[in-house]
Amino acid sequence: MTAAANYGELIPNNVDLASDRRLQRALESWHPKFLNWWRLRGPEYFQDNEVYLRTATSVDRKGWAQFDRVKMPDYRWGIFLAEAHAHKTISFGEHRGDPVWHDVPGEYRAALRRLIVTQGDTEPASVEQQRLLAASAPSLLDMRNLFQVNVEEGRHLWAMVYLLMAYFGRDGREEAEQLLVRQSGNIDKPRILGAFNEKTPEWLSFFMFTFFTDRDGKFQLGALAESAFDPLARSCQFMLTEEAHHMYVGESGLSRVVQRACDIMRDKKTDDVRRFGGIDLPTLQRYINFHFSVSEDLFGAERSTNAANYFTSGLKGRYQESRLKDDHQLQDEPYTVLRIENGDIVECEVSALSVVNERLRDDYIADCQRGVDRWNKIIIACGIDFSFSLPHRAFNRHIGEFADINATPTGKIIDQIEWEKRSPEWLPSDRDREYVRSLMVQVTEPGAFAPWIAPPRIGINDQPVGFRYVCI
Ligand code: BYC
Repeated sequence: MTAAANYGELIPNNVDLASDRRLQRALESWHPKFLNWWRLRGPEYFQDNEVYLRTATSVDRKGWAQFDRVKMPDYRWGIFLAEAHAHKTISFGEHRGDPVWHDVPGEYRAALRRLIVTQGDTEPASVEQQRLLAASAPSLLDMRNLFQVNVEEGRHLWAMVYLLMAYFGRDGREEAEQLLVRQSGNIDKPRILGAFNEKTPEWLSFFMFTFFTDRDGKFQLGALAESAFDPLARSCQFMLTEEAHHMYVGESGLSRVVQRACDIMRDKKTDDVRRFGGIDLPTLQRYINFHFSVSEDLFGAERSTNAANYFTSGLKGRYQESRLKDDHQLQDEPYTVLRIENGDIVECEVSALSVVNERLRDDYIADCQRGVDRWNKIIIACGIDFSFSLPHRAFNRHIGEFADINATPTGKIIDQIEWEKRSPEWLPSDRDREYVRSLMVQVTEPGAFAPWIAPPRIGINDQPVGFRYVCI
């Protein structure tokens, strides 16, 4: 396995596709369907304009990205797996210590297919959710970042389709077709996971999505990158490098929104940020509450036999499994989780194996908190007395232990009447959403930015902030 990507073929790859004519033909027949989907359900605008995009050239650490002006439909979507390691062994579960699998064991076929399909389904879903955003991009630089995220999600779809077609025969080919048939928000054929049927109607939601929901991707891909099924592990390993950029787009985008709000508060000596065209901090907190809670649901139920089985059989590990210091089988390991007992939320100790999803959610929450801390530093640096916080994990949940109760952002259980009365304080109201939407105007002058967001400090790939990132 070489690190370099072969761009000499119709489908760029580092999996020696040329040596497998059957697979090559299957992928080549899916290719025009993908392009058709991209044209119809991908970005609605600027498909024929050149965009300053990066493309993977090699999967090693040093030189994987090459920047160039490309029209999106000409982007070289391809199949890249992280480098293989000889003598790699399974790092967890009942097969721990055995050599990793280069094929799918019959007994795990259905479970692996399901995991790959669920992962694959999120990728085109997010492109569909974001398809109208270019019409209100706050700058060319931001528009380019959106398109970069979109083409990379398209590549992640290719990564999962490759696995389905290479390892799951006819079933896999059918699943690959369905990935282009289900549609975000479609009542009859919705995407599989809840958050991927929500709307991303404006840029604040886009930044929140790339911060909170792409971060679920980081942890899920991190857990799948540990898989005993090596082609899945290596696909996810490489996808993680792209995912990092998506979260950066979210974190830096939100930092700039916070910066703008704080600049207004400081310079105009007011809390009335809206009067000056910014997004006020309490509104940002309500958006955080919404996007964080919806993304928490993506980890599944706390107690999950699915997750325990995935773990025991070596299909899906914990985040950075190999770095953890325990028996990697969780036979007698305890783990503390929250549950509802007699109407209260209490801590209790359970078997770690039964709550693998919750452990991943814990890792996720800690990572989200680090981002929130960084935004709070911006507020402190401006001398403003306000701080963001993540809501309690029981807040606004629709999956798992807390799905049937209502809780405040501080974790107090309340009844339905109080929830209905008070939830507009905690979640974006129609008025908030209307206000945020009213700010969204397209800015296409190179180096200019919409007034609700501060410019970034640096451009992309050492280009100036005022570079023409999209040739309009
Ligand atoms: N919505 O034992 P349970 C990304 C279902 S994001 C709807 O709780 P399990 C990206 C579940 O399917 C990363 N249904 O859950 C980000 C099951 O159904 P059945 C995506 C849900 O199976 C931004 C039932 O409830 N990757 O990459 O342990 C942009 C009980 O299941 C939901 C993955 O998720 C939900 N939220 O875990 C682009 C990795 N949650 O069996 C991309 C692959 C649960 O009763 N997926 N259910 O019919 C998995 O590992 C697991 O499927 C889940 C659920 C973690 C999602």
